[in-house]
Amino acid sequence: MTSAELLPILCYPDPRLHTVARPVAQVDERIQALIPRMLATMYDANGIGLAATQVDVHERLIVIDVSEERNQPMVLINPEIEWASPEKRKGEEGCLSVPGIYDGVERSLAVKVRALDGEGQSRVIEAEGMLAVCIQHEMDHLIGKVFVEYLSPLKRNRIKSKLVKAQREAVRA
Ligand code: K1U
Ligand code: ZN
Repeated sequence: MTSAELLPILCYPDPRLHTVARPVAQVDERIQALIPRMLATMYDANGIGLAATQVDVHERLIVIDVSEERNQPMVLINPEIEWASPEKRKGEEGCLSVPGIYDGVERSLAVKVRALDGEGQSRVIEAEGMLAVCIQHEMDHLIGKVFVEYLSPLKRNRIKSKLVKAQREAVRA
């Protein structure tokens, strides 16, 4: 079996992370070829989710696997939140596009989401816990929002400077 080719992940503060994704017009061969590459990229980076925005594809597609065994991939195409619980909780988040940074973000405890799966079938997902948090985080990417935008301008600017410096040093090395 040949493994899918990995995709480069955009790193904050890359302006392309703020692009608003368009809906996937059709779950065709192009989209079905992208899904295994996004999953392979997510698993390789030890992530629990990845939005197409993060790999510079500006269409409404996300992949998620919050299972311990890393064997329950989920594909959400054109996801829409049908309901979000008014009860919220602040939890620690990370992001593959903001390496090494973790901070608290308040999210709804539970969500109900409608999306197409990888076969183009409509599904409704009722999520709570880490899955609910991850869905909200990934859906933010699709509207060009990175989790650091929930933090204070002071924290965000510190993170921006740190990552710009790290990226400059990586180019020089
Ligand atoms: O969008 C992404 O970059 C993926 C992101 C998803 C996510 C993690 C934690 C809370 C909300 C959303 C990651 O997978 S970051 C990777 C990571 O370090 C992590 C993995 C599991 C739990 C916590 C962090
Ligand atoms: Zn992220």
